Amino acid sequence: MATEVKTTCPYCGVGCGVVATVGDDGGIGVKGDPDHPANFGRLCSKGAALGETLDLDGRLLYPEIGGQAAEWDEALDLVADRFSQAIAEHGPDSVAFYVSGQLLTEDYYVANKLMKGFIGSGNIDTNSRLCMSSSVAGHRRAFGSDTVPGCYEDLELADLVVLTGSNLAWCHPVLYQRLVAAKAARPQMQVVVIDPRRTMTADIADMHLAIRPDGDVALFNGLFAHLASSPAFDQGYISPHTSGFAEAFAAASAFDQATLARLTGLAEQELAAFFQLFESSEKVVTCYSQGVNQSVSGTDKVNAIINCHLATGRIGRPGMGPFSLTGQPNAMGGREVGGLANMLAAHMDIEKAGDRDQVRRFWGAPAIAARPGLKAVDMFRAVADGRIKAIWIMATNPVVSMPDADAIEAALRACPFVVVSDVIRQTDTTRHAHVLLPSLGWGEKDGTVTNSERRISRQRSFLTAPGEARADWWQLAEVGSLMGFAGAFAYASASEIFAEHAGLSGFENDGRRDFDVGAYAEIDGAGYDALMPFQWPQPRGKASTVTRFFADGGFYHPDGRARFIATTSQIAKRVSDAFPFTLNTGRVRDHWHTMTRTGKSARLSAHIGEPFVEIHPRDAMELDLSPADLVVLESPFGAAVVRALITDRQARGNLFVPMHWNDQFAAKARIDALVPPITDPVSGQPASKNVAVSARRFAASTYGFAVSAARPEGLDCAYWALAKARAGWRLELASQTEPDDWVAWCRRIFDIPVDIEPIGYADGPSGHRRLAFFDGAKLLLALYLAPEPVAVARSWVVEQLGASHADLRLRFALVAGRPGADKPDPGATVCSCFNVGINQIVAAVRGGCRSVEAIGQTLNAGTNCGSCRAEIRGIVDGCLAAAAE
Ligand SMILES: Nc1nc2c(c(=O)[nH]1)N[C@H]1C(S)=C(S)[C@@H](COP(=O)(O)OP(=O)(O)OC[C@H]3O[C@@H](n4cnc5c(=O)[nH]c(N)nc54)[C@H](O)[C@@H]3O)O[C@H]1N2
Ligand SMILES: Nc1nc2c(c(=O)[nH]1)N[C@H]1C(S)=C(S)[C@@H](COP(=O)(O)OP(=O)(O)OC[C@H]3O[C@@H](n4cnc5c(=O)[nH]c(N)nc54)[C@H](O)[C@@H]3O)O[C@H]1N2
Ligand code: SF4
Ligand SMILES: [Mo]
Repeated sequence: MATEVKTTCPYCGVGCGVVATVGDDGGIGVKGDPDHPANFGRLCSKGAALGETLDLDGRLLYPEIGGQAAEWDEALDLVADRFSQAIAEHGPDSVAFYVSGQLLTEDYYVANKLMKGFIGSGNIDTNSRLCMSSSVAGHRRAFGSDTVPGCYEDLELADLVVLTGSNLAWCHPVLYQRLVAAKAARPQMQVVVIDPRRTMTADIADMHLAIRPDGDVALFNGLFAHLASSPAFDQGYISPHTSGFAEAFAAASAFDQATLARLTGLAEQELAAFFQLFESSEKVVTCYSQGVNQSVSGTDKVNAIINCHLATGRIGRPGMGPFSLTGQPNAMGGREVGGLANMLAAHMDIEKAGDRDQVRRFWGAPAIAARPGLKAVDMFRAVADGRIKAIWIMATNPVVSMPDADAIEAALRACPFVVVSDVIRQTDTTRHAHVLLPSLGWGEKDGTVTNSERRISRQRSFLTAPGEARADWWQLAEVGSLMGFAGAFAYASASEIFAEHAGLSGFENDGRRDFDVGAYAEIDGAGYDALMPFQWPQPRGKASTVTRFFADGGFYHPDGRARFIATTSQIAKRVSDAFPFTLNTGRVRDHWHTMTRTGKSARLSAHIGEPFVEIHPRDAMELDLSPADLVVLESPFGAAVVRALITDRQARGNLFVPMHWNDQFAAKARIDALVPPITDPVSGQPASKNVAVSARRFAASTYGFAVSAARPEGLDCAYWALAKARAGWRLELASQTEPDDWVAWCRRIFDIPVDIEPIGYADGPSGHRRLAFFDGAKLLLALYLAPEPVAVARSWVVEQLGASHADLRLRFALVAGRPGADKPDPGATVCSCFNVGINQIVAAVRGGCRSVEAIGQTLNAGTNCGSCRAEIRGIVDGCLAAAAE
């Protein structure tokens, strides 16, 4: 009998409930939990493919010291010794932890307690610095606490949903599906998308405002000034519950309409239409994510948005409020335990003596940190210049994800002692570790996460721990004990840690702090096992039904009032003659961050298999770029080579490159190597979305496409990009110099035995060459080379990896790169759930399907997770428009 375990998806901050089943044969099934209030049974493509990412291929299974397998005792002793030694010689600020919003709350709590309470330094920061810190700073400035006032239901209840700097369709797909369903049920609901690009999210938009990069403060200032002289202005809310209106209003009214139009890049009519819509829609939710946070004006953007909601009193009531969409599964939990260098546990303030004293007493801590620690960018600067002698990196991959990533790599290379806890053996960061610690991954570990709407859910284990892997909290607690703090770190289980965390949240709270889950301070193992998803606050002794904050004021500044913030950020001019393009970076639908997990799934790798740059057709023309050409991007900090994706979804002068590709999957596509370490002055969050770069065509003499059964090793072409396929790997490559002998090159890179002879052909005039190697009926490798980007039926070729090639005709069809007439090429995957390609969808439209629904009925595409529906609509509309021309 298969056992069912209820757990939570480890990807985005929507925090969907998952039911995992492990069959008698060890097979793992994953489906949406119909009872979970975040998703009511839905999952997106990433959640649905979780089962494909749990194999042990590439897993880190044993501790390692200096690249050699080691015992836990040895490794932990070494970590404790080296940290203690640095502290003894250079003081507590000579060590640091760099952790992650992908830790569970319990892991995070222990990390923060050890660093801030016992080592006595503030030097623990987290990848949330790159993610949510502008939202945290904006909330704290406005509300006096880091409180998300609303909940998901507000998106369904609103008459107007504004999505700014959010590609909800790809980054929070299940929440997007809820919005789509609500709009379908109530078509009068309006959706406005504010994004320099026309993303898939814009598919449901009634209005898409293609804002100039970083034009948001000007836009929301303009809106605020407009609202202040409109009937929507709510003096009845402002007078009793807020302060600072006059200064904020003065700052917001600085510009006339023409200046606003210039600063936002929007037409005056667009501005007027948006302002009017916002004014007349009482039930309005403004959702924002990284287009807002990741900016030099990120905190001001957040406050400019909040100002508009405070001015209209539209906050904390059903269907109303500013809503920060959190990225990582436990971005919120990390904030609750105070994982940021400038926070203290349980939403307390490290800069307040009273708060420090409270936490110190609760922990029985010897040496609570007296001041904030270094924020991520500054922390790695301190690693680089030798102030930090030992760093422990846990559940994050900074050599890929931090700005000025090459400098991060150099800093780690120079650091005397680097510890990395990860689930994957080989990442761009683990290669610099002196000590590698194997962590439990999703499905193995136990704990809690908090989603964007303050809902705490359990992640439960349903797999046995592989190899010697251990929980992150256990690793931290062991080191804490070895450093001499045994009493404070004697945890036997995650539930004990959760209970302590809950206790601290309620400790001397009395409603003065928003974060209070004191009701769970006495939870035991059984209670923790059975814990159902719940929203905070849940104070001790009174069952709380609070789902929203601030409808009636009650802010957490000492006077109980919210603050309007005068937002004055101007747009810094970044581009120059030498670096004329604005590079924007972000996400694609089916990959997660640095791809250590989604890169394992053939299904998820089929949607977009290569790093790319979106570029406007006219910019492409000026650079002499044809579709599928390669492009070199450069900034003063670094360079990348990626595929050109020419599209008018992109504005002129702007480029977009995904953040995902790393050195394991591409030759040179760590895009953060180009991003300068420029940060928001309030939050310290890097400005990852507005980078000045140059672009030029990469002049390759040879392009190649290959499928292979084995993973290639030691690739030496100037460009390559590797993706997992169902029965092997797919590879794109290009080079400016040729190997002397391609057959010998194939043998070396793909480990082809010498006794296997290739079949192939070379066409002199066109320069096209093909090579295929078979071991009996099994295809080992097919390589297609051409002087221009290779045109073969890629999806079909990829499918041939698992097929039998006993039939010689099939071998020759493969070398030709063309399926027979009876086997059409499905084309690039659009729907990953049912593996439906673009050519199949186009054929179905030609066959009479006129809508996304009709495509679903014919091909099943788009009928499971729904993440691809926007793309399908684009294809259907494109075909119908082409047919009408
Ligand atoms: N598929 C997938 N989903 C994910 C993740 C993932 O890796 N993959 N990661 C998760 C995490 S940690 C996060 S933080 C979230 C991020 O979720 P999002 O913030 O939605 O994703 P991004 O693609 O980073 O950026 C969102 C949009 O901001 C736009 N933008 C850029 N500059 C500006 C600007 O100046 N103003 C405005 N208004 N918009 C701008 C970009 O064009 C982009 O479309 O996604 C989460 N979900
Ligand atoms: N240019 C640019 N850069 C960006 C962004 C952007 O939009 N543009 N976005 C930023 C944002 S919002 C974010 S959140 C970051 C994300 O950036 P990262 O946090 O660096 O990305 P991940 O790939 O999620 O890294 C997680 C690491 O933890 C490992 N891991 C997975 N599970 C566990 C576990 O249970 N325990 C341990 N110890 N390890 C585990 C994974 O194998 C992986 O190596 O990137 C930031 N960087
Ligand atoms: S929307 Fe997708 S990635 Fe996000 S939690 Fe739900 S299933 Fe996971
Ligand atoms: Mo994030």
